[in-house]
Amino acid sequence: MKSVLETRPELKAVIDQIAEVTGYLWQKGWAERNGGNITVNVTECIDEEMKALPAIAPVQQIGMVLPCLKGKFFYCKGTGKRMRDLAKQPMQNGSIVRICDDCASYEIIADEPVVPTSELPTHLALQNYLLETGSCYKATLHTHPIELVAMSHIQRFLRGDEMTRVLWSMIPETLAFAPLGIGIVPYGLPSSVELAEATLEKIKKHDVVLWEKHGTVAVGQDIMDAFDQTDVLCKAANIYMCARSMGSEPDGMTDAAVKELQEVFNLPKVRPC
Ligand code: 2HA
Ligand code: ZN
Repeated sequence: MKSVLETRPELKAVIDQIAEVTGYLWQKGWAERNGGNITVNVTECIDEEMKALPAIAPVQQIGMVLPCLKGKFFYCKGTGKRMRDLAKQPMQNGSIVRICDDCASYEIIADEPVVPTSELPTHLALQNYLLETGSCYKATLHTHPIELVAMSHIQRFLRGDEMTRVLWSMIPETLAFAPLGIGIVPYGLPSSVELAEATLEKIKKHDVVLWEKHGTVAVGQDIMDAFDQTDVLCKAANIYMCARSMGSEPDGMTDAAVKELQEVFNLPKVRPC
């Protein structure tokens, strides 16, 4: 079967990058079985011929009304699909969907009728927010990074910005590349609209959101950027756990050293675009 990617190098480049990142997710052990999901806004890569493509599966409800998504196109990982399979065959393990004019439903247009991710409400609520605020960000990533999920089992890290403070203090790069830190969402039912709403509130002020005892949600200019955001924070969590496994609580950089970094490098306190 002919793929829509065959004659569209710009769209293919975006999908190739998604496939590259899903390989990393599997290699890192963050994507057991069908764990994690991805959406990327590909509207800019959709030409008139593709816009006219008919739906290849019945219209489905999103479960939310998202006014900024009208007529937009997204690549979505398929529900039940494996990241490691997607790395090899992105158009068999994900699909391109168009949001209908009611802003509450979507239809699949290519290449195959692969039903999108179970966490679609969260992904699309975030995409709606990004468009609403004129952001240049196009990608959302949910994954299960081991060390960050492990830390979310410890009550101390779930209070206020304690997790961000500890992660920033592990290595200067964490603060430099995740200057908004990590926001905590208390445990919620996977795939629920409530989880989506809580995530949306937290992503407004943080680089990455941590779902207690489940995983992370990150946004990025592209999927590599969303991956890097998660990776930087997970690296800090890994350093924390390595130090703990040597027998003591790590010192961490001092609050003064963290403040100095913020000032000298003039680190942003809001998402730059
Ligand atoms: O897609 O990770 O949270 C499987 C999940 C659901
Ligand atoms: Zn999950």
